[in-house]
Amino acid sequence: ANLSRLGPPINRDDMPYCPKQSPHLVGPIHVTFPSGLTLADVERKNPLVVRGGRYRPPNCEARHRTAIIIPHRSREHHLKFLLYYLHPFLQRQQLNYGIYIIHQAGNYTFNRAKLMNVGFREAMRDEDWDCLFFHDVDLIPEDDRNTYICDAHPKHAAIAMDKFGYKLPYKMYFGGVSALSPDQYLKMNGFPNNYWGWGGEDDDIGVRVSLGGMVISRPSINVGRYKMIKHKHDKGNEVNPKRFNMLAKTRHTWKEDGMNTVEYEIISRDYQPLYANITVNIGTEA
Ligand code: UDH
Ligand code: NGS
Repeated sequence: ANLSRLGPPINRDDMPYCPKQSPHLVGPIHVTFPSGLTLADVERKNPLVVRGGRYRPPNCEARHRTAIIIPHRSREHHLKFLLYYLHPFLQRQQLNYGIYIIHQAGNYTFNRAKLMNVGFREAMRDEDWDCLFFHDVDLIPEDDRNTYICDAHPKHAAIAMDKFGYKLPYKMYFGGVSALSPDQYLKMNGFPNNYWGWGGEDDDIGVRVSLGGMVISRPSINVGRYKMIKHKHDKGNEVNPKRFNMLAKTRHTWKEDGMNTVEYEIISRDYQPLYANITVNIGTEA
């Protein structure tokens, strides 16, 4: 029945579950970067998205609750394009979802993995998410059959990126976009907090998957496709010279460095129309 056309208000308790396979998927998406696009345009195109970048399918009860966690600093231009594609993409998948931007305050060296730990804890305060997608701001998914739900094992979703010729660059690559359930995340003690600057943290996370007794799950190479928005190295995210030494020690450090030791100070939490914006002071290198 089309509940929205009947007079009385919708009682969500009576709503049927969404079908196992969404009827709204279109498959491959042609990704371009329209000039002049504004966040107001993105809002207009997504009238069912509510404050904090939250959405639930209007006519059925979602089978999955997914939070998208995006580490961020001074990439507003990329964020706008990601939101432009991601909101409709997630709606076509009939998910109950929320988008979180975890914004690193200050100018100190960037720390992608620590921001993910912050995102995990802060998102779980809001809602009992059953899946968290850890998502670089510059990666646009190119096929909506790449479903943003969790698997039985931690999932590496960005397996076919344009910059690597739509192939995995190396077997253990775990960068770009990954998805873990709260249980999986805690089983590997989350992500490392000590990788300041560019490189290695994603490899560390990949190693943690197996240290936590799990294996890497991946979507099919035909659907795990992403276009990267081209950019240069950011100021404040210089290559981390310690990354190889740190990686060599992950098996000894993972239990003492991760979700159980993450320290930070929330500076603000504001619920924008298209995303929740969490600004955090994550400190500096010890
Ligand atoms: N990020 C920011 N701000 C920064 C640095 C990183 O928001 O200043 C976030 C953002 O979500 C980004 C992610 O962290 O997608 C990963 O950082 P990155 O995009 O710098 O890493 P990537 O490996 O690129 O994608 C590195 C620079 C490549 C330049 C190569 C030129 N040939
Ligand atoms: C590896 C890095 C990863 C990085 C990957 C792809 O060498 O962090 O390259 O980089 N590992 C180390 O440095 C130990 S990319 O081509 O995207 O610049 O994600």
